[in-house]
Amino acid sequence: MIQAVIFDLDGVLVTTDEGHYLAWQRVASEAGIPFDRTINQRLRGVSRMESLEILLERAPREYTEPEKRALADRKNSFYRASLEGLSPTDLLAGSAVMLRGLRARGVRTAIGSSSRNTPTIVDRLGIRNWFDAIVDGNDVPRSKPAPDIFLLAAARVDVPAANCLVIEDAQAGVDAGRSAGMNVLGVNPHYNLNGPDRQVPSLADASVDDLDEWFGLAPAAP
Ligand code: B16
Ligand code: MG
Repeated sequence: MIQAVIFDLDGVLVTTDEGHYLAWQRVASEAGIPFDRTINQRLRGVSRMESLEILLERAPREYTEPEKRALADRKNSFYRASLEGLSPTDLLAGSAVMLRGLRARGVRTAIGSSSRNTPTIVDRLGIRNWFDAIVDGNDVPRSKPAPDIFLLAAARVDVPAANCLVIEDAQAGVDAGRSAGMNVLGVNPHYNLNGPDRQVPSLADASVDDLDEWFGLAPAAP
């Protein structure tokens, strides 16, 4: 039975995945590195520096460590500028209804995100109180596809991994959920993810009753 649902942030609860893409695209274009939405799929869910290494696979020259740090910082400054206009209207369709419905049933809720910008995003959306735990890239040394973020979230909500459901838009996140020994619902309208128990185009395509039918929901022990 599922007693806790761990939500990915970028691309599941909020549209910030597009902000990541546009920021990397700007960095790539300034540096003359080929980059497109297909390559961007590999960046979803992985850390900033690991994303940069994927981007640099197509670079025409080698970059030193200080140059890499500067590129990552530049991407983050573009990305953070895109967060300035973020508001509760940027929550993705279906997320508020699902979170409310889960909490009404006594199912615990958490965020498990690779993003070190999670605190800023959560505060701009005004959703901090909707979660029993928020775990992000600041809390663990290894980001997705390692299971660490999700395992820490499960520990913080005090629910065994086998009783957790991860909701993810990225392959790295599906792999992280699987290697944490959790159930996984994929959410992606464009790409078929490899390995989730089920996949839907968006959270608006799955009700709390659907989650109950597919995975079995139960209140967490008090
Ligand atoms: P930052 P998620 C991930 O968030 C993004 O999908 C990924 O594109 C990004 O590189 C990563 O966070 C790190 O983000 O640069 O803000 O620390 O999907 O795990 O919520
Ligand atoms: Mg994501």
